[in-house]
Amino acid sequence: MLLQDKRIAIFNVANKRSIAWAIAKSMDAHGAELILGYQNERTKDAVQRLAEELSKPPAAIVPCDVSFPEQIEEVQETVREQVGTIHCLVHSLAFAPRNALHNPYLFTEREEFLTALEISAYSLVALSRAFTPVFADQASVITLTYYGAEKVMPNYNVMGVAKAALEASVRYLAHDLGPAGVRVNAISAGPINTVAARGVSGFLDILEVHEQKAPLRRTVEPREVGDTAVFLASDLSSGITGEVIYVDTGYNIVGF
Ligand code: IMJ
Repeated sequence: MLLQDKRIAIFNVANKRSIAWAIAKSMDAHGAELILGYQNERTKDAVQRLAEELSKPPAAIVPCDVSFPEQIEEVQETVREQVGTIHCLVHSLAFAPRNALHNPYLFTEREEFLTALEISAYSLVALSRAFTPVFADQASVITLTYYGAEKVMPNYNVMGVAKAALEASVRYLAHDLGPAGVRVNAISAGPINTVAARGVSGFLDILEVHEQKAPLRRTVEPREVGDTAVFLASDLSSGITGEVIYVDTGYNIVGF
């Protein structure tokens, strides 16, 4: 029960394959009280139904579309009124227009670039700032990233650039929030068959190559990402901030 008496807000759960949902289940199993975010009416029902599987009902289920700045402020107010302070903020959301994940990076248009960076990277800054007034002592901020931030992966394109900005943001936020005792870290998850990944052309090839090359000779289970998030939310990781932790069955350490 590493997260007993900890209140944790997770943005956003979309469906049962969401990494955010795997994180919610692991945190629930360790006794956390959860606040679950959903993007819009299309995903609200699914999140409410999933929440019934938790060992205890969430403290709140809140709408949070990060493309509307006023919603970020509203969600913070809702959490403050209904829950009080929180011990952990999980940022597990990203978006780039589909065309930008298909055409060569060279052809990324201004609007596509700005959307990907706004939704996938700036939203971490916006959420971290909005929640600063409700962070408990020694709160933990966790975001999700991918190896495509560092190395070129087919079709990842502008998302790689957005994740690079996200990882740099983790370091700058860790610097800014550290004096208040707040830690900021990223989990770099190996490829997982989520709805956000499945539609990507060549994704099955990427899973296959991962299985062949990764030291553990398999892909990552969503539960393994969830359990690492439990560690990063817990006091066991109290000396870790500004880091990117790889949960990728070792893929990133291999050269050839
Ligand atoms: C996504 C695109 C291309 C290659 C990819 C991925 N690989 C992996 C992903 C190799 C593992 C999944 N991933 C790590 C992501 O961050 C996905 C982000 C994403 C996915 C979509 C698909 C639907 C859409 N926009 C998206 N925006 C971001 O319209």
